[in-house]
Amino acid sequence: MPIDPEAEIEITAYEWVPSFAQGQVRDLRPRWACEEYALPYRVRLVSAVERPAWYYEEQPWGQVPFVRDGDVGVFESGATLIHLAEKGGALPPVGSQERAKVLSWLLAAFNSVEPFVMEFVNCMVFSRKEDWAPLRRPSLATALEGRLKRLETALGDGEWLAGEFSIADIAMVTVLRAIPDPALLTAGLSAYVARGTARPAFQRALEDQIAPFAEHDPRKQKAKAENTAKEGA
Ligand SMILES: N[C@@H](CCC(=O)N[C@@H](CS)C(=O)NCC(=O)O)C(=O)O
Repeated sequence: MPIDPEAEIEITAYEWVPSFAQGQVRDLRPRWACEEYALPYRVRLVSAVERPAWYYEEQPWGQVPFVRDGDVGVFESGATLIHLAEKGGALPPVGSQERAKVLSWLLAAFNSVEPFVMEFVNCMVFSRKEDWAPLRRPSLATALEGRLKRLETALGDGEWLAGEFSIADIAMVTVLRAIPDPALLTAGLSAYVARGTARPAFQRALEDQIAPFAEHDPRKQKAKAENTAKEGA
């Protein structure tokens, strides 16, 4: 179990997020990599609601994840994956075709698929009540379906994107499982996501992300404060 309060690697995560985001927060990516590569890590929780001012010095937008590894600080989940895979000896040698394939698919997940997914999520979830949302949805769904079809073709009969399981799969599976309408995923991609999320390392990362949310739920905090106030009265 890589969570270890004494570990050198520290992952910053949110102490609580609303239920629709639970299990989807991007610190899942470095957590999953640490689990895959048996790299012990500790967690630093920050509030998503009131992000501390000092945190912007580490992550320019105050987002998670941020990974500290001794003297090295890394932001952007893709960069954290590269750092951790390197540390775990899980990246093919510099200059090899194998490494180029892993990095190409890693960046493809974040640059060529995730923007389509996020725009779709925005339309379906965050902005669903806007007048423009129902008008925008069909063309977004068509564009996303086009991307996914090509992705399925590229994956072909392969189990993983770059031969062996790699950080490219951590990237792509976490991007694909954020799609709010599972019907958009092709059968092949559904099976790919199921393969990825069945990995014990993913399951542990997911459990550990969710674990602190109950304790930090604002409703629970409020009830606690009210009880304390009552007891003191
Ligand atoms: N491109 C960044 C995106 C990070 C990101 O959007 N993190 C979300 C949580 S999943 C966040 O912190 N959102 C709050 C905000 O943007 O203020 C990465 O991959 O690390």
